[in-house]
Amino acid sequence: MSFSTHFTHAITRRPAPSITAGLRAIDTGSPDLALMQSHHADYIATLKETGATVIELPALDAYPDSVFVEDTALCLPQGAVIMRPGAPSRLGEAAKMAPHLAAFYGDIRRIEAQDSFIEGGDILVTEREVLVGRSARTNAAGIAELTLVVAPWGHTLREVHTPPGVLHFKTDCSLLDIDTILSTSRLAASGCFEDYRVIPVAEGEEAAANTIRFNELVLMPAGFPRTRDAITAAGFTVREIGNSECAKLDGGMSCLSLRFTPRP
Ligand code: CIR
Repeated sequence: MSFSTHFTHAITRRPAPSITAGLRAIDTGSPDLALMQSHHADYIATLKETGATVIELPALDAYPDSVFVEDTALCLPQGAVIMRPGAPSRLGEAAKMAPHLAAFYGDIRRIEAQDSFIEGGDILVTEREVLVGRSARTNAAGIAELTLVVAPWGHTLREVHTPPGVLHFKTDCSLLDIDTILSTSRLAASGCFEDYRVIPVAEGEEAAANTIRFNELVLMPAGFPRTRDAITAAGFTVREIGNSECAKLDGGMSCLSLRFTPRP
């Protein structure tokens, strides 16, 4: 079973009422908490449908973006690494995640240097490497520190670039199986996926790029029929999840969970 696509566990956090103050690149309106909660419940039910155990953490109102748990940690088979988010309002979220991961992992590391910044949304783990996109949230020092942590665990880290104006590397791509990546054309054009099979996101459906392969399912945001049909035609089983409210905050499928298989 592939460690980059198959997981026994996921951690999620309920959206908080303060979500209306969440970070966003462009203001397209305030997210509706009740609708986001409903989408979030669908997301969790779909993860559970694959047989996984889902830990549902309580809302953290002090952190408006805390529903986007992916940015707080990197989970690998050998251990977990607590991130240092580059968004100042999100820095404290990482420490709040650490005890929950400690319940499952014997080896927890931390990105610690004051000048190191890195968010989980910029990290794509494949079976053969860990790709990290330099972005407005993830800097060279953070990538260098993570490289030193994961190398002894046998992981090769490759620095790539998150396209300008795109929040995270995984805003524009996702792993569908050990050799296949769903990517926007603007990201694939950088050549970073030359050794993979790329399924292109349909032009005009760039917001569909952030999906997750979770066990036998691919969870993708609803409303992108041409990309959905391309993924389905490639042989994957797709589940569409409403994402209109998270999208107002530049969030998608990957952001909403940490996916892992515990290693005591
Ligand atoms: C932020 O700007 O940090 C949040 N509003 C969205 C985070 C999305 N996370 C992700 O793509 N991994």
